Amino acid sequence: MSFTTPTPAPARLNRSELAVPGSRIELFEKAAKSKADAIFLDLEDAVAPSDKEQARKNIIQAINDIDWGDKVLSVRINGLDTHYMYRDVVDVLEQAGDRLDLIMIPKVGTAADVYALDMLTTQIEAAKGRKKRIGFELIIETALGMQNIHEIAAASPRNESLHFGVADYAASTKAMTTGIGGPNPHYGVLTDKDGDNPRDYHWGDMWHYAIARMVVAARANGLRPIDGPFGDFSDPDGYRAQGSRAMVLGCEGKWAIHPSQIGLANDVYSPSEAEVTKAKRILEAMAKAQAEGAGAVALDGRLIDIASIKQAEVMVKQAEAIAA
Ligand code: 1VU
Ligand code: GLV
Ligand code: MG
Repeated sequence: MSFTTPTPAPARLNRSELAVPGSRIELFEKAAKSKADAIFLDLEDAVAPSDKEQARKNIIQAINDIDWGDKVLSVRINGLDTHYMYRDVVDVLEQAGDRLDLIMIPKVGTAADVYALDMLTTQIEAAKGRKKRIGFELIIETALGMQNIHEIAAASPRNESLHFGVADYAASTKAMTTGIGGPNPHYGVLTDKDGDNPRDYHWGDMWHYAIARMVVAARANGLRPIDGPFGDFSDPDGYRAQGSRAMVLGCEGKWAIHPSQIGLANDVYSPSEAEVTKAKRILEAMAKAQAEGAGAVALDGRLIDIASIKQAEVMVKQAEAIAA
């Protein structure tokens, strides 16, 4: 292990993160009563320019008045390239109470973007005597942000999570797709040109590189990697598949843009009983092996060693956090 170890972000359950437009106040109570682990009240792309000011007021009032239970509560501010952003931060942090946990910063392009928000947040916290430190969720959704992701992830001790904003990322990279998340039939390979097997066309996952890169940047800096939206809320199987493949790569959760996606995310990002049982058996077998002075042993005909302990602990800790 390197002498440098990342400081982990405060532990929070982040399996499902429900997006709620700040302009639709009728959705706030429903969101608060939902089973989402986290909620972000949106001031950015789900809110039309003409509604921005009112949405800000709605959100401040909702943070102060609604019982959000034990949910992680966040506000997505507008981007640094807009004139809405400074007032989003100033008004929300000056007027909303300590129930707010996080600010979600969209379209982060450079570490300096995070630095600027950190400076502003720190000043408001000090001036207003806010007791709870606000954390940052950062959306990586531009080519610039993906290029600079490692510096961005390390840019502030407020950073808690990186999110893959697939819709804006597709636009920024000029990917030839109009869907929000999901696979594209044109991203595939034709296999076995001259071999014995019949030729077959396999779809690939066009988002693999982006998500894998985000997971590395997040984990290397102690942050949670979170997969972003899947727009087709009439396709639960599609959502489940996208969620599962990001989960396998290391993501801890996924956005829900509709309440029907909350249960799917909670399910996909909760290890099954069988997986947890297996992980516990690995820990038991390794404890026994270590007591006997062995580093690597066989369990059910497979190698397990000291790395297996760390893998199993990830699963057991997640199960414990869910049960808490
Ligand atoms: O059954 P009820 O009538 O009581 O409730 C409806 C509806 O009000 C409610 N609902 C929600 N509740 C909480 N949070 C939500 N986000 C939410 N959305 C809907 O659920 C019941 C069923 O709703 P529905 O099927 O009738 O849905 P609507 O036609 O009302 O709305 C669909 C959309 C997709 C417009 C809505 O779900 C929505 O606005 N989602 C969030 C969009 C968003 O925040 N986008 C930004 C993040 S994604 C991004 O930035 C890149 C693409
Ligand atoms: C999220 O903000 C996205 O652009 O997908
Ligand atoms: Mg976006």
